[in-house]
Amino acid sequence: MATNRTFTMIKPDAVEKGHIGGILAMITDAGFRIVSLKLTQLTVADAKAFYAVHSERPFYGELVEFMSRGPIVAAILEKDNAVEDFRALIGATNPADAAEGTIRKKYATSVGENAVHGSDSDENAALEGAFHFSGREQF
Ligand code: ABT
Ligand code: MG
Repeated sequence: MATNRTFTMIKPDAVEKGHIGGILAMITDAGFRIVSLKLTQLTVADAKAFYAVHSERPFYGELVEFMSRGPIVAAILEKDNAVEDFRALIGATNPADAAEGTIRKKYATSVGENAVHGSDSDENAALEGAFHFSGREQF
């Protein structure tokens, strides 16, 4: 996958609150092109695997429960410098530290339920995107 792509999820908290449209509008207004898009749900096993890097952390159980409790929106996005620019658009992990104008400032409620995911490297963007979308689903 090209390095001008990233992967995002609109997390269960934001989907539950009806923020899919608002968040997608912020993403496209910021210049990202939608390559792939779907409403789906992570199984407990998917969430455990996705956050395996945090498996020794005290918040791991809650994190897995949260991410698998309801539907998410998965998407592949394209833009120059996509990974870095998208992390800037979503804002800090803890919404209390998120800058004005970021998605988490507007829609996240806590560090545990922070509305959106953005890949942290080109390598992870490719892996995460390929987990959710076949080649035929990438436009
Ligand atoms: P993700 O996009 O979900 O990976 O978040 P981000 O990369 O901004 O933050 P990291 B450090 O990867 O956190 C992963 C998830 O763990 C949650 N978390 C993190 C806590 O609940 N408590 C904590 O003290 C820390 C450090 C936040 C992230 N997911 N959610 N939701
Ligand atoms: Mg992360």
